[in-house]
Order: sequence, then structure tokens, then C-alpha cells
Amino acid sequence: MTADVGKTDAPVTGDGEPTPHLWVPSDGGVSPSEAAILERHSGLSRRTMLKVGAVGAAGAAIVAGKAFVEPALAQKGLLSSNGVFAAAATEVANLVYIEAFPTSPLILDPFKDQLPIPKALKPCPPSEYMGWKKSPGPGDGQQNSMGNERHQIWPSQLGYPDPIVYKIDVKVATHSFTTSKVLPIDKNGKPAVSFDPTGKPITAGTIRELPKSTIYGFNGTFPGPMINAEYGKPALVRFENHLDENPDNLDRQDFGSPDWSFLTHLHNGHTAPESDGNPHYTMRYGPKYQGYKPGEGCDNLYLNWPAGGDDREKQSFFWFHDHRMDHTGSNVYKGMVGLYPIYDPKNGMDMGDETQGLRLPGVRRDNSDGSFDVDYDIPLVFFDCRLDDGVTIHKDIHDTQGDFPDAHNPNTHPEWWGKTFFKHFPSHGFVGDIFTVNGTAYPTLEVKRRKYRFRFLDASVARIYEFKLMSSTKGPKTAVSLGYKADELEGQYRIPDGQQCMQFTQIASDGGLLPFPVKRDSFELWPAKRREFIVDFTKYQDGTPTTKGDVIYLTDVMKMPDGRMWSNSSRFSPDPNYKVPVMKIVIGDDAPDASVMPAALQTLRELPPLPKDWKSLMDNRLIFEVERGAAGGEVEWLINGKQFDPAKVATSMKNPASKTPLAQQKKNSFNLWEIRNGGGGWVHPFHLHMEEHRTVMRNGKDVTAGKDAGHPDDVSREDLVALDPGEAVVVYRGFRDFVGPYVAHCHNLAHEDHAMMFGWEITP
Ligand SMILES: [Cu+2]
Repeated sequence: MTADVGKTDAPVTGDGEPTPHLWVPSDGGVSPSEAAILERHSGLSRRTMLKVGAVGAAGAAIVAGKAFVEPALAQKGLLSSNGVFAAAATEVANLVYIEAFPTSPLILDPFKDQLPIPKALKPCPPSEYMGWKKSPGPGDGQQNSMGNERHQIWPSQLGYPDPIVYKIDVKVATHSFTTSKVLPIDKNGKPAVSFDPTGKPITAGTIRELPKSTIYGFNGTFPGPMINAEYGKPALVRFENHLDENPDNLDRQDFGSPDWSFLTHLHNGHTAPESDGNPHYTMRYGPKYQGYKPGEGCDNLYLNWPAGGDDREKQSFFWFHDHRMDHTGSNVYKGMVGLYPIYDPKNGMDMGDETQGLRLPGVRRDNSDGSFDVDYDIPLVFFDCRLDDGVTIHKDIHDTQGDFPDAHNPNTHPEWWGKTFFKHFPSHGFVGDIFTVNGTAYPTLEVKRRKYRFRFLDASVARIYEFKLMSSTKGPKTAVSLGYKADELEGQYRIPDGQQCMQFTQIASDGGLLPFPVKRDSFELWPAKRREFIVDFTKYQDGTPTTKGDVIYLTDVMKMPDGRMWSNSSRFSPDPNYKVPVMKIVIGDDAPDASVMPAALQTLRELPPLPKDWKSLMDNRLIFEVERGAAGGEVEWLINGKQFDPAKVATSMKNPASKTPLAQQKKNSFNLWEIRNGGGGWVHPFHLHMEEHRTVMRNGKDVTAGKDAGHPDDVSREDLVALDPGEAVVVYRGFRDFVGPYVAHCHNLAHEDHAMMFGWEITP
């Protein structure tokens, strides 16, 4: 891919319009107020301000308020031990932040919209990318628009071909979660007033259409594109920031990175730091900023090469999402989510062709542009949202920081009625009350009578799900009609007579195919986690055959009223009445099926080796404790007592060898890391970038034999530690192939954005 860079003029698209060109700042479409925002955010980072903040910056009033309020609450016994304001103290706590969330309007006609099934993104033909002003390539300055980075490993160094090139523009666009009409309701389920786009009230009881929500999306869609990748065929994705362009003058509301910067992380590819999209890298190299600003961009090179070149490290399902420091949650919630299933063509093992290799469900169709689609192999992206009711006040600590001056917060926003509502800094965390799959609320999927492969992904800010496959004779009822109120309205619908009717056969987790399949009645899906399953739609779990027209509901049975943790799940005090149908599955016609259900103990993918003497590494392990704690201002989440400092490598807590090592590992080394949940009342989906790990200890017990019924996939490779309250998990992991800065962080994005992250690095 050597560059013929002779052409510097913009190429012309089919309809004669010049394409806005890579890495040339756009000069169109920026309003004066938008320009002011860009100006305001050109310098000091918000967290820098916050450090100053205790004495003088904009957040001082709130910080002082909190300092004043907390002791008073503690005195009255209203501040619980984990720092959460008790309900009785809500009014006082409101001085710091308001915990009120809107109740979304009720979707009246659920399960009518079809589940959108993404198609593979088309690659850019060489004729196109060779015309780019800066073409992709291995040379100095060819990795980003600043011209100051190069790719650490170019595919040719691995004996791989040049990458397939994709182009993804980060754009302002709109998204509709449903075509159904809606009834505005309040937290008691009673019909409520709604508002038109000018903020004019509309009488309670009026049935409405939902306005479209503004998104920041990869190529302007939610979810964004899906790249079907293959091991051995690297992909280079040019991400380019067009968020300054807003030709339709869409209201940007009060979330999404206020400077419109983005930073894309392929979760959890084996990727060099410059292509990894993490702020520990970007604040020190490349942009030297939290993200890439409008007009800027980068070529993220995904080698599609397993760690150490070891086939046992191959994975199967990535996703890419925003990772802009301090605003990851708001950018992801605003739409920056894309999919990246990765297939393994070696010996036809897992190449999307059910006639070969492991014979997992999938019928592959190769497209003329070099991409391919796989039928019966369907990604399912779960995302919960909340829509503005026009009467809930928008107020949190971000409002004191000038992030969204046009919103004039604290304020209500009747003009945003029906559009996505976000809260940056909720004490209890953020969860939505409308559940969506692939961007559509309560969709329907018509399936053939055969086996399917489903790739589950939780792209929610904080919500954890637990799914079951259920049948229901009477079908879904609104939670309102069943007398539920407030938090119990989350999910909007219930199937009171729902009964489990099918099992899942788990074949993969974050780290790809499992060492052996696992039959499950239900499974938990934590933020950012991937879980893959085969479901056989020809028969029920009792062996009776299905018939055309039968209906099955994919049902969430984990009640999670706020972002702290669940109140009820199968593992902890199950609530038999909490059965929220998320997707309707309708059995259709028979269809040929050459796939084979893996046998009970069949090896899908062998685990990478764990040294016999791994316990000898215990004394010198690195230890990181995640906890709630106030460092002032919005910094609410700490690791080893410190907030994230993007310029620094973190330090381990004192380990049994009485050392406090820096979070640095030599290239090609392996080690044990411990992640501890220091708090009692919270759960944390803790994500480590770079290599997949294997859980070896949970709460002091050796779990390498995989005997923990609550965590049956501890035997697999993962990139996210699901930490129950008070849990401590030790993982074994490698640090191979690349050098440079990476991060580890909580994937409850409200926690991540409020400093629950640390920098670590691989040294030569
Ligand atoms: Cu967390």
C-alpha cells in the first residue's frame, strides 16, 4: 500500500459533490455558538480544572456544597456507609445533584418493528483510498491526521497482506427507537402532559409519535456499521470526525462530548496503543488530547492477529465504541457503537460456513466487494435508554462546568420531549426504562425452524441483563396495567405467565470460543460483555417440536432499578414476577440446516496454557482496588485511592511480597493481577485492555477447574471481570507483541467517566 499521494484534490463522488476530505478541518456548518464551544474546549481539560477546582474553578460551589452537606448528613445518620445519600436526604442531596429521572412514554405497540440485522460494511476500494490526501500506510506520520505517529506493526511484518481499508465518519444524525405510537406517562403510570418541539404543552392522555433523537453515530447510524473480519486479513479503519457538521441544525442537547471529540476503541482487539483508542495513550502521544477533534482522525489498524500469534488466543466478537476521556458514557449513549465479529478461516474452523470446521450455525455469502454476510448468525446489541418527559430538571455537576451552555441547566427541557435523556453524574448510576435490541425497542425476529448463532453484546451504560427464553400464553402486559410504579416500570412490559421453554448453548465469551460448550437456563450480560449462544428453534427443552407461528420471548429476569447493581436476579433473591420481554421471536418455516450442535465435552477452542506454577506468582501480583470515594467535585470513583491521571502509570497496592510495583509489564511477559471491589453496595464490570485474561482465583479460591456455578465461564478467556459486591478476582494475563500505554477501567460508563480508570504500560 505505497502511496501515490500525487492527488491532493478532493475526489468527487458520484453526484458531483466534493467529499469533505480527510484531515482537512471543515469550514462549513459551524454556528457562532458552536464555534464558541470549540473555543472553550480547546485548552484546559475538565479534570485539570477540577484539580484547581477545590479552590477556585467553576465547580467550587458544588464542591463546597458537598463538603458542607456531607458531614451534616452523616450527623443525621442519612449518609450510608458507602457514601450514597439515603432516600430521606434526597432534598439535601439535591444541592449536589438531582437523582430524578424521567419516566419514558409508554410504547403502545411493541413487538411490531422487525429486529434490524446489520449487513457487513463495504470496504473502500483502493481506487478510492489511494486518492485520499493522506493515504493509509506504514510510514512515519501515516497513522493519524497530526502526522506524528506511525503503526507499530504493519501487517507485512507478520507475513500478512496489506489491510482491507474501511472508512467510518463520526457524524451527527437522527435515530428512531420505535415506529409505535406512545402514551406519555408519569412515574405512577398515569397519563402525563407532553410537549411539542417548541415546548408547548399537550394535554395528558394524548397519544403521540416520538420525535427522532439526535445521535453521534459511526457513519450516522445506531448501532453503527458492522465489520465482518477474519483472522489473517487485517483491517484498517479510517475514523474521521465530522461532528462539527450539522446541516439540519439538530439539537445536540446536553450530552455527547462537548468539544465533539471522539476516540474509538476496538473492544478488545489485540491492538497497538496508537490504534487502541485509549486516553492514557492519546493524552501523551498522537493528539495529546482526550480525543480526535472535528477535522481530525486516525487510522486504527486491526491486525486480526491473535496475541503471540497463538491460535488459542483467537477471539470471535469485538465491538468498537467511543472511549473519549470523561465523556465515554455520553458518547456511547449518544450512539457511538459498532460491531466487529471476527471469523477464523483456518481449516474452515469458524468461518461462517456451517458445512466446515466446527459447523457452527452460519451460511456465508461472499459479496463482490470482498465483504461477506453470514445468515443465521445474528448480533444482538442491548441498550437501554430513557426519553425526556419535559418536566424532569436537568441538573448535575457538569452544569457548573460550562460543558453545555446552550442548555442553560439547571433547567427543564420540554422542547426535548421524547428524545434521549442522559444524566452524566448520577449518584446511583444510570439505567434506562426502555430496552432496545440493535437500536429498536421491543423488536420482533422471525426465525426459521433451525439452529441460530446469536452474538450478545451489552452496549448499555450500566445495565446488567439476565436472559431467559420464555413462552407465554397470555403474552406481554404493560407494567402499568399490572399496577407497577416508579422503578418497577423499567422495561415497560412483563409476561406474568412466562415460563422458560428453551436453553441456550453457550459457545463463546469475550475471549472467543469456549474450551467446551455450556448449557444454560439463563446467563448474565454485563456492560461490554459478549456471550455467544446456539439456540435450536426446532424443539423446546422438553423435546416437543416447535410449530410455525409459535412465539418465544427473550426475557430479562434481572431487576436493576439503578446503576448500582441488581436488586433481584437468579443468583440473588430472584423475583419471579420480574420477567421483561425484550424481543419477540416468532417461529417460521423449516429451512435447511447443516450446522451441528457441539457435543457436551467437545473442544471448541483449546485454552492457552496456564503455567503449572502460576501460584508462585501470587506474592508478586499487582493489586488494584476499585472503590467509591470522594476526591472532590465530580470525582467519585477511585482505584487504589486515586483518580485516573492520564499522564501517569498507576501503582499497585502493597502485595504479599511487600512491594508496590508500577503497573508496567515487560513486553512478552505474563503476570497475575488482582482486581478487588472495595465497596459493599456496588458491582463493577472491570475491563482490562489488550490481552484476554483467565480468571484463576475468585475470593481466595482457585477457580481454574471452573466449578463455580455462579460463574461457569470463569474457565474461558475474558476481558472484563464481573465484580460482585466485595469480590476479589485474580487473573492471569499476557502482555505480548506491542509496547506503550493502555488502560484498565470500570465499564459502568458513569464510573469510568468519573475517574474509575488507571493507566498501565508495556515496556520494551
Ligand atoms: Cu464501576
